[in-house]
Amino acid sequence: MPMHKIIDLRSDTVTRPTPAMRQAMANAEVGDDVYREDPTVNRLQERAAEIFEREDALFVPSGTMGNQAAIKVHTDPGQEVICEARAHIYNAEMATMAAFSGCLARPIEAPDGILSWDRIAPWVRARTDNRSRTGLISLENTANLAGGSVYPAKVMEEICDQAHAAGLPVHLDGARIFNAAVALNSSVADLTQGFDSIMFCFSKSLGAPIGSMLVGSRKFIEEARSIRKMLGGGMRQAGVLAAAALVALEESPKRLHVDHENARFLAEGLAEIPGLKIDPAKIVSNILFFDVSETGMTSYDLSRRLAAQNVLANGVTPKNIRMVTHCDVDREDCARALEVMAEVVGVVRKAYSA
Ligand code: TLP
Repeated sequence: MPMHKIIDLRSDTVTRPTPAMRQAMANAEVGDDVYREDPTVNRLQERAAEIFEREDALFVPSGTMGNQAAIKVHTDPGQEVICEARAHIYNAEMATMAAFSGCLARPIEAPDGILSWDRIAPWVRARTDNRSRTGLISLENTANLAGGSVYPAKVMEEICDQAHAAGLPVHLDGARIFNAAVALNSSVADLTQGFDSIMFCFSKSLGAPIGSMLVGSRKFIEEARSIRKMLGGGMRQAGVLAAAALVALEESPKRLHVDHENARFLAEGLAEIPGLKIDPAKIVSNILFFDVSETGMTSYDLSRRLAAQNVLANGVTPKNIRMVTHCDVDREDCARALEVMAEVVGVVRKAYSA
């Protein structure tokens, strides 16, 4: 059997820099960014602030550092951070909000990972004699572990307005906020205007190799800069990274709709395979989860069998596999992934029923 190229659907973090990014990296003007003297980092920060219509921005090495620096700036030790139960800050950031900021997550379950003020309100607490106080509300858009779902603009707006009325700041984990903007046919500035801080990633769907950005007021960004240094994230000639991120910021949002169409195509194909469960109508961005429990395999077994045929997708729970589309997989790759999936699932189901 001919060996096919690897089709990597594990995450949109796996992309390689494009030729234009590599060119920009090679030509990047650099300086020491801890002295604020890297012209390319400065340009990237100014451009991000401009696109989000905010005062300032800060380049950070990772989304995790951006989120956790924001949590540290907004909270005091002993406070709670309200988030959805599947939030990345709660599930996939090494309990840093507890270890570094001394905060307790207050996870709230919501359908498709989309919180509303009605769900949040009962958990907002001012000082009492025994319960901890709420320090921050954090939303995630798109909501990764809830299947790349997207917050309606009005829902975010209401949460931000009500939180502010209660004296609380709101942070946005917008690792994939450009995907949300494409899904809603809106701009990232419009979608994020109510938030006190925003983190977005260059190294996810935008396809850059490394880096994320915090965006907010000048005061917030000054504070976050100190926290970034505390976390070891003060980088020196980071312009080589910022150069690739600049290309990503200008070029990639235009093509994200292709990833969304490919994700929907995958979902429709998966829904046709007996034993797999997914509702294609729910796929609105570049992430999809499907249930494999009726195949007779765990997600981990199935994932291993796919990998043996050069299709990579991770089991996230024993029942669920996640696939993420990105700029390094095209429609043909998705069709091939579906073929392999049908074959692997079919062989195992046949063996079970024999
Ligand atoms: N997400 C990664 C994994 O950690 C799960 C992925 O493959 O999707 N916020 C959100 C919503 C994220 O999805 C991620 C990364 C982060 C923050 C953290 O970004 P990094 O990996 O740059 O620290």
